[in-house]
Amino acid sequence: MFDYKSVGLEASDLKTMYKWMDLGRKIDERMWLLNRAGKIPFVISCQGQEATQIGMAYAMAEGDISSPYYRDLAFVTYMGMTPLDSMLAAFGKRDDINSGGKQMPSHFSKREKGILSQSSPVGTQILHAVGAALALKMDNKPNIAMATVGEGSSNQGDFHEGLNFAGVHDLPFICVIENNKYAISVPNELQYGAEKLSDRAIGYGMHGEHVDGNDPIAMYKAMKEARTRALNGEGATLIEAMCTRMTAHSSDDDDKYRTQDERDALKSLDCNLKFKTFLLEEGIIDEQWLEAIESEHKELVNKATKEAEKAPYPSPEETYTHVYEEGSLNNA
Ligand SMILES: Cc1ncc(C[n+]2csc(CCOP(=O)(O)OP(=O)(O)O)c2C)c(N)n1
Ligand SMILES: [Mg+2]
Repeated sequence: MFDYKSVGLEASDLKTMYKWMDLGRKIDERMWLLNRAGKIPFVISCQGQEATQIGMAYAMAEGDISSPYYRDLAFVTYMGMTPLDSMLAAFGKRDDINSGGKQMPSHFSKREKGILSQSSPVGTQILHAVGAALALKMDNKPNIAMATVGEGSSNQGDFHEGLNFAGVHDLPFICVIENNKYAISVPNELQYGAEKLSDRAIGYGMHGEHVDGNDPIAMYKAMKEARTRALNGEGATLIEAMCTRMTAHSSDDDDKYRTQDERDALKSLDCNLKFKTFLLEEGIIDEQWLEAIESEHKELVNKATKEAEKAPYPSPEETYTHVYEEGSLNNA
């Protein structure tokens, strides 16, 4: 792990970071159980990407705008989406804050926490965040806008258009590529020819960083520095965080396209386990502390699950709300 004191963090910060990593993991694990029990239709996991997500979230501040992608459960939980918010979306219930139970789960949004709503075509979130960064700059706000994206999606045209625009206008924008080395079944070597995606930054006239995304401290450092540059008027940053997709692409995917050796190695790449081991070895946490937070999180997840399961589904009359322009069906 990166030397935490050298980046201005204290032992208490590391405990807080681990707590959020663990909460993200516990909500995610519960969702898989619910899916396999036939209670929720779909899961797309943050497992193996929590260190990247909490590292970057920890460097953000009130008023910043984020445009996350579907794997960012730990990130959005830190930013203010509650376990109940996530469970209501997973169950497709009426009070799902993202879409009233109409969109697939993991299309995160929470207006009062600065989380923009998501579209399903991958990469579009970058354009939304770049637009928000332009607005922040025009309004002279002391904030940044950021987007996350998978490495596969970073090959979409939207990525180029968004980053080029941010580079031209020196926007307070940060793009984080969560490079988990697969786009569904397609491995990195069939996705791009470059050695590092962060090298693309030079083509956009912005700063590029290649980070070990399994280390939340390194991730925090990269994000904090990017934020400082952005607020100093030094423009945008592209961060490539190397992480691991510990599960199949989604609950509907069978990841037999990975070799058995690769699948066996996944556990040893678990960023939560690595960070926990580090904190134990450093004497920053002990088993008793771990037991306490694990039971706290279990209770939180149980409560959210029960409440979401009991909650009402949307009514049939709501089917077209926010889908078509209001009144357009009547005019057809
Ligand atoms: C424009 C578009 N093309 C294809 C899809 C289908 N799709 C959803 S996720 C995904 C893989 C994305 O991989 P990556 O960007 O590496 O993210 P990861 O799932 O690995 O985190 C694809 C192809 C989509 N949603 N939008
Ligand atoms: Mg990927």
